[in-house]
Amino acid sequence: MATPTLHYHPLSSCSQKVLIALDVLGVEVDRQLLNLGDPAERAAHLERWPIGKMPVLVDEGRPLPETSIIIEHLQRHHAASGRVLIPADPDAALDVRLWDRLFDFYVMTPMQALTADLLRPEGERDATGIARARQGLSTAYALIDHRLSDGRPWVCGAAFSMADCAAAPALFYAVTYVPLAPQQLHLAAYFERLLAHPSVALTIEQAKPWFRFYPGRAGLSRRFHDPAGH
Ligand SMILES: N[C@@H](CCC(=O)N[C@@H](CS)C(=O)NCC(=O)O)C(=O)O
Repeated sequence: MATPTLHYHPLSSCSQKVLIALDVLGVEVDRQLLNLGDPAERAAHLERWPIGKMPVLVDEGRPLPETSIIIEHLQRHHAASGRVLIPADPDAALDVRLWDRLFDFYVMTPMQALTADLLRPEGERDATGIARARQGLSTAYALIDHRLSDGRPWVCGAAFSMADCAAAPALFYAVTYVPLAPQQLHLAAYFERLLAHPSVALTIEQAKPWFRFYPGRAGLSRRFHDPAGH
């Protein structure tokens, strides 16, 4: 079986979600760093996946987009023995897919909207869109904090799952725009657990050289990015 190729960027939250999963599942891929700002690379990527988003996994010549689909594919076809991010029990798996979607739609997506807004010229900023995205993050934080209030270590229970892979990069960047509220102690503790997870810590470490290009870097904690250091 040929080694799959992952087209990705270390700074991209969606790529990080898959990088964390690769490490947990014990899967080796050929990593192809993708610069969508380069017209030739963008054109080649659009051939691969006309929507143009990353990451994309190419396995046996077949391009697979969408992080959750990539992770499920990796678990099914490439994971090391005994490594799982989506449990075998159908109801438990549904819960993981639900929380994976909740993080993608209600944390990752508004966070990306806030990043996109920073990349616009001053006169083209979208104040209504920013307010909506910030409110969306606050609502999601409250939901997640409540979910974790029963003391569960990971968002779907005792085992680190695909939902936690989605949570880590989404929250990592989201808090640079909307910090956690002081009373959100369950979420704050979960965020620290995520950062301490070896696969998350490795992925963040590999992204560090790129943080100086992150539009929201002013909100990054000094433990990840020291502007004076660059
Ligand atoms: N739902 C998609 C989202 C992918 C996505 O938004 N990727 C971003 C990076 S985090 C991207 O490719 N942005 C570049 C662009 O939109 O041009 C997934 O889960 O894979």
